[in-house]
Amino acid sequence: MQRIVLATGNPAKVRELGQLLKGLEMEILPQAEFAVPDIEETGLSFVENALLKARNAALHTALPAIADDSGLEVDTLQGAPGIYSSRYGGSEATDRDNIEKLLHALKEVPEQQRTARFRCLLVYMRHAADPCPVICQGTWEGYILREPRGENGFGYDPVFYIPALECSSAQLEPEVKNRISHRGKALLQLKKELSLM
Ligand code: ITT
Repeated sequence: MQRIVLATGNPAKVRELGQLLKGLEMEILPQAEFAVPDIEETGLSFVENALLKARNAALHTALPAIADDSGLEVDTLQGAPGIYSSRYGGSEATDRDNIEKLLHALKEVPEQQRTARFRCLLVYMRHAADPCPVICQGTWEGYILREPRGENGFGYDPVFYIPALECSSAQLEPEVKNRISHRGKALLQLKKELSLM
């Protein structure tokens, strides 16, 4: 069975990607199982950071790697926090700190101008020197709420409102989020590219 390392240190991403990859003829191993050292995300785009993370994990495990670089883009903030989503409230920021900073920044912004999207870049590298990695992406459109709602998910899920479902992303069951999310869409594409469907 093919072994693949999941190049993320975020347990919530491990959970979501693990669920989405279930049932395939491959063994998915989180990088924590190999003590892969964290790599600084010095890229200026999602794809650069995803490549850095995948290459780092492949290098330290000698296995093919899948990395996810993702974030929230808020239109009225010109796409911020974007690639800085996990550290928006500071290098040690918790999800709650990040949400607080976002809600503060949008305090005076009326409903119709609170549009936003999650973006996910997934990269698959066959080995650390792979000159042609597989790159897939997915987006998920919504609005930023005025206060958090729901307990599921992670990151900005409690303030990300999906009009069609009339609830926040944190109010969705994990299977539902995975079906429609930026990560779910990117992974579906990756499975097709790798002929795993
Ligand atoms: P790794 O780099 O180790 O994968 P990370 O959490 O630092 O973990 P990113 O640099 O890609 O990963 O930052 C992604 C951030 O974007 C994440 O921490 C959340 O704040 C936000 N985010 C991404 N996808 C999300 C989702 O599905 N729901 C809520 N917030 C999300």
